[in-house]
Amino acid sequence: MSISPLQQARYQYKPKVPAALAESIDELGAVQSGEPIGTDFPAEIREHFPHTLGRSILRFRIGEGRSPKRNPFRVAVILSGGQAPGGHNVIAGLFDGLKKVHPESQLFGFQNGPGGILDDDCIELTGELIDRYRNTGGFDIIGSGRTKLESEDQFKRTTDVFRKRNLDALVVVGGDDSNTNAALLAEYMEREKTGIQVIGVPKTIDGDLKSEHVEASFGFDTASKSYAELIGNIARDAASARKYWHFIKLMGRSASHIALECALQTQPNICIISEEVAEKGQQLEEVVYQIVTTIVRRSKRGDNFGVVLVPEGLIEAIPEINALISEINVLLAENEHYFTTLKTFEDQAEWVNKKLNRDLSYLFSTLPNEIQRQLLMDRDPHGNVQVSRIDTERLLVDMVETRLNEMKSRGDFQGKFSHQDHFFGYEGRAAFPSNFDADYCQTLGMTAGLLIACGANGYISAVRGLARPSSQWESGGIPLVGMMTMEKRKGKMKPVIEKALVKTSGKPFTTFEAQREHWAVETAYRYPGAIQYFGPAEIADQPSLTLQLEHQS
Ligand code: FBP
Repeated sequence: MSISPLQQARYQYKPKVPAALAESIDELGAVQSGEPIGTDFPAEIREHFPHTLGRSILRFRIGEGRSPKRNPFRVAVILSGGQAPGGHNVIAGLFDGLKKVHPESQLFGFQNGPGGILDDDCIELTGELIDRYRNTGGFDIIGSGRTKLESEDQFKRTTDVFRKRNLDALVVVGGDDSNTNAALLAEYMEREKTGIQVIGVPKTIDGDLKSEHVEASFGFDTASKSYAELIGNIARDAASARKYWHFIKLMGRSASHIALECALQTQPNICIISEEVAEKGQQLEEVVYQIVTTIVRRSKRGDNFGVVLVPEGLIEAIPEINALISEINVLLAENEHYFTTLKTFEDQAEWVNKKLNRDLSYLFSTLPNEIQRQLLMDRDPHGNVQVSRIDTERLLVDMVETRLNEMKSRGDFQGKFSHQDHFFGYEGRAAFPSNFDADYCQTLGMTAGLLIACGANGYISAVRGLARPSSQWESGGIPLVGMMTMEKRKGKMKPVIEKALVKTSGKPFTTFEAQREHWAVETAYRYPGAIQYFGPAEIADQPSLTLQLEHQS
């Protein structure tokens, strides 16, 4: 098989891990830190986690705390949900951590996500196999999937499969929904006294699985840097050709962290932040008006070009459309079977229209057919609308163009408006992990292995001090229960890990806010260029601007 020179070079890269994990683990211990978590939570959360509530944060330190058991462990891992750069290093780090604990430990991978457990589809992840994936992007070593593991039957099936295979623990590499289910599974394992441990790892390019103690999800750094490179290239092209407005939709589902990070990196003319739109209760027309105003102002300077960043979750953040989506979600959940009998889009749209109240029905009928169709598409297994499949950027372009044409006919706009639209998502999800993600993921994986050896269950692997050089990071485990809140899902209240959305009071947003007016009118593009894997630390090892700014504050 032919491999690229970069892939060859990345095999040689030795991820940099915290000093406490770098050498032998003979002196290493897990120290309990802070108060037990969750005992003061509302009763509706506590009642879901009677066995795993009230545990403290664990931190790995040299010469202190509970030592890992030096047994040969048999551990299985699953990759859940969308790809995120660094997943292979989590697996490599887990393997290395378990081998440090005992050289006869074994690691297994269930294939194609949580569904692989239910199908009992498992392979052993040997050192030789893992070496072919170190520091590479993608999840193809075992594949990923979006099946959710959440019912008692599935938990029982998981237990049976683990007992049959004599497995001690499961590591779930996933986002907020998968880690929510990991917490419920950990609770089940404890309640049923199975002795099987469950550990989560925070994954998602969206950057929305974070909390006071979980500083970042892996993959965000590389994915944002990949998109920022492309946006910078497009911005330079726009400034050279001076004839197109580029509308760029960026992945990130509900959260705009990716769009915000890319804006800080590239300084576009406009970046919409869904969280701000939702907070201000802005309607679609207002968002369109803002874009139109900037286009008109720039055209007066002779600049009929620009770059607009649109987070993919915008559509859900607009209050009127959010209400529409929520209502459709409930209708689809409650009438799942009947809805599948409606074969044509026309029949589906007519049925939905009849069921909606007057205002929502009116709104639904004013949307272009393509958007209506996209709003009715299959939900993901967690009941969420698949925002990556809704052409928000095209909807905006159409509306902006209509307004500009109206203005032109009244003589209020003398400029030109030609556009290009783009969607960046898959371009970055399987990229070679940046040094930051390669180091972070190796650390997360090793930490997960050590948490298992210390007997932890229902914890998420976590690293703190991420804005500092990796040798100064400190790793440990955070009780998953501590991240729970109650939310309505598919019409029912459920305990879930709260999505960490962009805070409009946070430093990344306020930094952007302070400069966006200048970026709107001036052409102030910044060109981050391609991810550098080799070279001085200030070019190759820098974490995202989001992380750096969050730590400044
Ligand atoms: P996760 O939350 O599973 O990490 O997924 C991230 C993501 O890339 C989102 O940004 C995007 O909306 C979604 O996956 C798209 O997933 P799919 O390709 O399965 O539709």
